[in-house]
Amino acid sequence: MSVVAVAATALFITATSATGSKGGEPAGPERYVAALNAVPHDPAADGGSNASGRAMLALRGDTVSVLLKGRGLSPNLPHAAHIHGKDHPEISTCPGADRRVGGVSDSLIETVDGLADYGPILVSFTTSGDTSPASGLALDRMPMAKDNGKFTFRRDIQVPAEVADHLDEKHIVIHGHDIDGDGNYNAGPITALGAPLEAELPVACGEIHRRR
Ligand SMILES: [Cu+2]
Repeated sequence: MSVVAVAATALFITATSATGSKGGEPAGPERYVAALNAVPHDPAADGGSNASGRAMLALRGDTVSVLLKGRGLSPNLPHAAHIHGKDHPEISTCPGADRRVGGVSDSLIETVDGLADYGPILVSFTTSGDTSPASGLALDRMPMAKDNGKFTFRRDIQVPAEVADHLDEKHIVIHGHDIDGDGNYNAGPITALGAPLEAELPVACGEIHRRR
């Protein structure tokens, strides 16, 4: 092959990989979904909390466009929501009922009880400003459930490269349950995270999967 032919071949490969396969259109985002199910607390201890949710994520580079819908949540209260996980190649899972013991209650799976399964906070789903783990309990910037116990959260978030590269090994967790139904999170002990148990209690969790 001549030098010119080699150069032309290299140029063709570069152009092909940059534009994707659909007639020169730019390659679309990678799409991910997560179905969030209720965290299995003792029903007597959590007052029968039955929160759930659904997330659709679109990844472009290290930016994730998040659409997260939560339901069955304590109304008119903020609900901390995060991507949790462990560093690749460690795989994390949503916490099971065997995680109730520990922390300030042995009937509830507190955030610290669940960390062994679903790992620490990696990204905070705040409505504005910082989205790092440091904002994990920034309740004044977390999605607020309406009267009907639902919220819809939308935001484009720049995530760490480790999260972008291994998004399908992570989890989404929604927190917050007004256990005594008094309309606020003031009741109950302060947990190891420095927040009232009601505010940090994980209520729904779902694994992130790549959509095919
Ligand atoms: Cu969390």
